[in-house]
Amino acid sequence: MYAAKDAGRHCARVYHPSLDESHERRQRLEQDLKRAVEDEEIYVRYQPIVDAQSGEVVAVEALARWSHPVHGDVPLDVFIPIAEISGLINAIGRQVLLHACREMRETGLDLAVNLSPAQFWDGNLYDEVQQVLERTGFPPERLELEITESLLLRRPQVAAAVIDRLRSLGIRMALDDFGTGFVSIAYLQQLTIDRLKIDRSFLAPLESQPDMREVLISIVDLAKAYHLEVCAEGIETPGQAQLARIASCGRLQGWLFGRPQAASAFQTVAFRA
Ligand code: G
Ligand code: MN
Repeated sequence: MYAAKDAGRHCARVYHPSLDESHERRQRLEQDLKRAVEDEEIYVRYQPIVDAQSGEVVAVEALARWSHPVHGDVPLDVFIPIAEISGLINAIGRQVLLHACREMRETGLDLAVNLSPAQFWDGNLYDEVQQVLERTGFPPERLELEITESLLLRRPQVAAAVIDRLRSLGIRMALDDFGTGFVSIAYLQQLTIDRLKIDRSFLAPLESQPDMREVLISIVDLAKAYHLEVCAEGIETPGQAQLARIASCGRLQGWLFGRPQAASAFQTVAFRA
């Protein structure tokens, strides 16, 4: 049943003994994760985001990390699904937001934080974000919450209302991994968002497939038509960065500019600024 649920529901999976093993392993990880949340073993790394023109670091994206006392670092794509299924994602999301606002306040940088679908649909989200802003003194206009397209599919109108309410706090909203989901362009008209983050699958082939340059330019033009700012994700080479600049992406993010790093790596930016 769990294997079928994991595969996206509405399907069947044939039983195999190895499924028990992975189920048990997952239950153990789930227990560990619960303890990790209580003990605050979850910490945050920050990936730099640069202004496409100046090349200066202007923002960071907060990314959750889990350092397990025995297994070491648990990859995000392993622990986030467990957190989502077990409901721990809300507590983790709260911790990440709180830590990130605290750690980034003095840097002067914009801060992007990912919202999971479970968090987005949780009725307490607005109050929680408001409380974090109050507690940390983080300026709302520097905070951007990232949501993914998939979350809009089910109840687009309700989603639009949730987004509007969050934006009334003075924060910004971004659509993450743009272009990978099934969202129709029409949604962009219904939503009040501030930024599109173009998925790295559009950036990776830029050098090898010249046609993709036109595709990227078209996506940026579309964003402009909706008055949205653009961040290109997953930039790994100088060539990709150059082509993203030519396409008028405003901000660039990717390993070329930096891997996720500890907060302390960004302190110096504040002193220079
Ligand atoms: O879904 P979202 O865009 O929030 O995912 C961010 C993830 O992308 C992080 O796990 C981060 O490590 C990864 N990532 C960031 N930059 C790059 C990159 O240049 N190349 C690749 N392959 N992955 C990246
Ligand atoms: Mn993101």
